[in-house]
Amino acid sequence: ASTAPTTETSASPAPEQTDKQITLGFSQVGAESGWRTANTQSIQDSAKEAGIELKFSDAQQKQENQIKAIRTFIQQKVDVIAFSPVVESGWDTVLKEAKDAGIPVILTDRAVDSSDTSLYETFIGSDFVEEGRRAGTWLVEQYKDASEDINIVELQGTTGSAPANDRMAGFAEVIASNPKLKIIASQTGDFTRAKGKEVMQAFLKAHEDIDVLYAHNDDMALGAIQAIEAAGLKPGVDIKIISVDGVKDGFIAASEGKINFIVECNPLLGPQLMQAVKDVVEGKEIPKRIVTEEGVFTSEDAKRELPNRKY
Ligand code: GYE
Repeated sequence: ASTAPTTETSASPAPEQTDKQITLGFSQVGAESGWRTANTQSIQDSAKEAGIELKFSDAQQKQENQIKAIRTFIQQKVDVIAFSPVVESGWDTVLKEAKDAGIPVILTDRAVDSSDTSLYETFIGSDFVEEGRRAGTWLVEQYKDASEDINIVELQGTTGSAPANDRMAGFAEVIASNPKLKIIASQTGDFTRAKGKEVMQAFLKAHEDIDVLYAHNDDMALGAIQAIEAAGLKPGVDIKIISVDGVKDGFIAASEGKINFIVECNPLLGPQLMQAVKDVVEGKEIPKRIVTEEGVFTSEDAKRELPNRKY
């Protein structure tokens, strides 16, 4: 009987993975917009809910701060690094450092333009080109019978950021179908209210006959609305306004008829991120691209939806 195998000798080691505390280092862009505040809240809440220890760092819209934060996370030997890259270019070196240290990286919200896709596990976020197309499609429909030129001004997001590049491209692609739709000025408002207001003031000074404002986010549209009202014009009437995001303040302006059309961009990426973090730590295969679901809203839709808007 002494030779009979015992359960002791064949017992496998305790499953470490499930008990082990996961640490996630997250480098956020900043706090530039209502979208961003909701995104941060979602990430913090879902980390707590998932029992993941979150090291959160705010880059104040500066790439150098994000690179520093990522290097700190590498030194701290976190299990996973996630970040929302402020701009698309210039990440290869630091992403290689993470890879060499054996730390998986997840991109959330914004993409990078690295050709080496082995530098990150997945990219979770919206399709910004599609958002630009949705904005353009509404405009094309609105002005399908226009007999005169329609003068459009554009407030771009942060220069070099994925959402600014892509929302510009998707919009331009769609409005090209009608040569009457003309972008007469396009400038960055850095995704903030203050910059949106300032640049809109300059647009109004330089151009007498603006028909449409296309703002890459609600905050810039809200800043621009202040400039338009200060100039004695009616936002949504004298100047039609299209924006992207769909945060509560954007919905309020839309329900008042000051914004005519909002393309939704969902900031609540936290739950999907935490799931991906767990999967990566457990060595599961995850898709290289996880796209978030979103819709579009006219003033009428906004009025109806406003009471349900959480952020
Ligand atoms: O639209 C804007 C924010 O990257 C999708 O960043 C995000 C954008 C969002 O500042 O409001």
